[in-house]
Amino acid sequence: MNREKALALVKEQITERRYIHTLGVVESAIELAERYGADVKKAELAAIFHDYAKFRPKEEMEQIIIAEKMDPALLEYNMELWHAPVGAYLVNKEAGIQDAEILDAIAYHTSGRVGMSLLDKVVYLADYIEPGRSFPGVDEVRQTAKQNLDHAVIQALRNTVVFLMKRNQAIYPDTFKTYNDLIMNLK
Ligand code: DGI
Ligand code: FE
Ligand code: FE
Ligand code: FE
Repeated sequence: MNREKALALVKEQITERRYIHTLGVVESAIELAERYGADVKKAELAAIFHDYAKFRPKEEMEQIIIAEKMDPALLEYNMELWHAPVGAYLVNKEAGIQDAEILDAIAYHTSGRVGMSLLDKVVYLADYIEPGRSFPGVDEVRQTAKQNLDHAVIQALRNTVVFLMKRNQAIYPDTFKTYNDLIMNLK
């Protein structure tokens, strides 16, 4: 699918503000893919579609998680986590994207996963550092992203976990597992 068609499909699904965020993620994902040797076209498409399901009704997301036998633990944690795996499912069903690497990068863009692919890391990090983001610590991650992809993903994961813990939120176990996996495999 070309960029224009994909953007038009996504634009119908999300708010103007979220669409502007998406354009930022696309820009950052292309830059990271070029820097680290990921497939630039796949990075672009995954970034365009990454928040496709962000505004789906809670009940619809719940029903898809159950019907498609996604991790049932998702339902016990913040529903903000759900749009990632549900998004991958809907992007396949509704937009016809079949590439498993793209669908995985969408599915894991919020929690990460053990054994993240290069494309997963590019999309995860692009979502965190896109130009419109202004979290505390994001500039440090932007700098690291110019030097070392794994270090930057770890920083983003750490910042997210610390942020959630400070707000008394539960941490989805896969987020911790992703952090441990990356830290333990650092070279
Ligand atoms: O969809 P975005 O806002 O662009 O960003 P995202 O998909 O990376 O994250 C969405 C939300 O998910 C964000 O507000 C933080 C939350 N989140 C990320 N990881 C975890 C989490 N929430 C919980 N409870 N546990 C996590 O591990
Ligand atoms: Fe998201
Ligand atoms: Fe993210
Ligand atoms: Fe996003």
